[in-house]
Amino acid sequence: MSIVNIRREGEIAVVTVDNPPVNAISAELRQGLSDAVAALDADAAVRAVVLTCAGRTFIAGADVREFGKPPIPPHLPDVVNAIDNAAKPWVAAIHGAALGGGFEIAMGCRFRVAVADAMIGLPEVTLGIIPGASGTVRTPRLAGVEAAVSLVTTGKPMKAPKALEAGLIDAVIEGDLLPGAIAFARDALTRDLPQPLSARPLAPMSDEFWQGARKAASKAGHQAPLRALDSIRNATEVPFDAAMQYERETFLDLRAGDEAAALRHVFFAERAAPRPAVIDGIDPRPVTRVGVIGGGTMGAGIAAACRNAGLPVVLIERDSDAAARGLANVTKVFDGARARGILSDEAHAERLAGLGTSDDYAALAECDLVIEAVFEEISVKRDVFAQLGQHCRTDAILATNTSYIDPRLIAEGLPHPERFIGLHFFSPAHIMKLLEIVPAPETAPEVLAAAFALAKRLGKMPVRAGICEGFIGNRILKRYRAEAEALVESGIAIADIDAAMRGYGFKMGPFEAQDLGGLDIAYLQREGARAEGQDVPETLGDILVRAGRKGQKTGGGWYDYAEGDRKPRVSDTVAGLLAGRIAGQRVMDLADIAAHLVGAMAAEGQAILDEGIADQASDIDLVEIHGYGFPRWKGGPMFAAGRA
Ligand code: T1G
Repeated sequence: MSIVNIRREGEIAVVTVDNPPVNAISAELRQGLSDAVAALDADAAVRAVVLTCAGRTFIAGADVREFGKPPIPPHLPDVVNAIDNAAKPWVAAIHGAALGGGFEIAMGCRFRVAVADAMIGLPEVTLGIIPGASGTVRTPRLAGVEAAVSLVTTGKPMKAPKALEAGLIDAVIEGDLLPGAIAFARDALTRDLPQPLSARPLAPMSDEFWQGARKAASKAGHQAPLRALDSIRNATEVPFDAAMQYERETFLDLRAGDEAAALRHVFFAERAAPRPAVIDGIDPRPVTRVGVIGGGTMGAGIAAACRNAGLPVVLIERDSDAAARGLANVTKVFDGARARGILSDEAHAERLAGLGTSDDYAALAECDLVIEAVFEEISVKRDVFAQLGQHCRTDAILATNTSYIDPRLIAEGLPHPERFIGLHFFSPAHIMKLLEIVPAPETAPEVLAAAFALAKRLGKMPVRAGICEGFIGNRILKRYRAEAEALVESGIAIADIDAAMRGYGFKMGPFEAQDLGGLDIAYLQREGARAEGQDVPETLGDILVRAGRKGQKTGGGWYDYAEGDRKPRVSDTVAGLLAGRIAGQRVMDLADIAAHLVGAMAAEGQAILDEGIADQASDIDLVEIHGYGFPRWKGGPMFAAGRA
């Protein structure tokens, strides 16, 4: 059995690709398709060809594992050309996803049909490259330049009905795909055939159009979307073959670069993290109803995330006023989504209908999972777990959302401790992708597996973390901030450090970010540790908070802010307050500042790894990317430090 098989349905040939799990394009697959074109062109009994795939999806694209290696002939652009110029028209029959090279092969076909839930897309920019087999050249010829720019520069896939509207496919098939595609092919033979895409002309666009598109594409922060745009523009200005050559050169150039290597690393890291070996073969405890304790920002966000995933939620607060405030907080999340057009009126009503609130823990009796998200104070949390121990089913999973407190202390004395686990969400919890999953020593494997299953259901990126102060993410954050302060003490301007990290790809530098979030939370935590007798040296942040500078909310923190303005301004007051701790003035190259701080993150990450707090370096990278704004195209601190 080969991975490309041909059979006949009368005058229609059916070519089936079978290369599990996702029909990724290997050298063998390219050769198989190339041979099929030649064989079917030579077969006088065949009038049209339907290209279909076995398994869960149409061809999902080039094999990402081959990207680091030299390309092996036949090259995909030549295969797509051969299909496009075949004497017999090919019809792509799409189910699952036709992505990247998979959609390029579909564009080589004279027609494309798909089932309604199929996805099509050119996600190459998300891998740091551009389409390498005519995506930037054929897409504008198929659906127009605007549609091509949107598809290629965002990398976002679209569902079949939208693709039909955009002119990217020819029909959505109701019912069974293959008979539908064969019927489509027979019908197409009764009419004039369209020209191959390579023969279609393309009109140039205005300069204004390209300027607007450039501005939009530059927002991604890395090169691939801009280089993809250049390639589409070039395709509107030069003949087909020259456009193909330009695309190929850009593709090969980017593929060999650092950003593509980083994005490939993240691609595989994201597929490894949700499946740690410890839960291999373990059935997760089922979760069908969730309780959330605490209706503040965090609890409300967690409740909203669960509702968005279709889970019924009971929100518990200490009294009826607080419960009403909790409900108002969750409602605000859904109101915001409705205002942005993400939720319809019906969906908004449905989200709220599935949310109950109460001040009575007895309302949790039916829950299989309860997540505590109350004030970060050990005695408050212990009280909550004492209540949960009394009111919840003995097999209900009980989770804490603590970000710093040792979960073992929170759960001390809890009956059936095997049901206890840490689930560290990031604020706002209905948006942020990261979920640190923190098992305690007693946590049962099926409870750990349930946490990973929950993450999948909520659309979160789960990372297992061991127990230490701050787990993975906040521990690295603390080190990052301390190193940034050390640079300030050595004489480097605060604004230079922020500019360096923005230049590296973060949306905000460490000091701007603290001004936005507030300096007081970390301060209170340090004060708490000092009150317990720990030796915590005074930080620069402590000096600012004691002077009333807690960030934007107090009109100033590391920077000054004008009334009603979020623009940070360098502060003479801060310079005065910190003067005694700063050793003169020093200038450091911005790239060196960034390298130094990323190096510090990686050093802390290495310690985390050595202590077994993280399972693999790539998990640490995911924590930074999904929880702390680390630029995805740099691959995370561990990856970046490994390349430095
Ligand atoms: N190459 C290699 N392996 C791949 C792969 C790929 N393109 N896609 C998936 N896998 C592996 C994955 O690692 C996992 O392996 C298994 O398949 C199942 O994946 C020339 C340059 C198709 C929507 O970016 O979006 O074409 O861990 O868990 O949830 O212009 O996979 O089991 O061993 O994700 O059902 C463009 C990426 C390439 C598609 C299915 N294509 N894949 O989702 O399964 S660039 C992509 C996906 C390109 C051309 C260019 C999804 C999926 P393992 P999974 P899923």
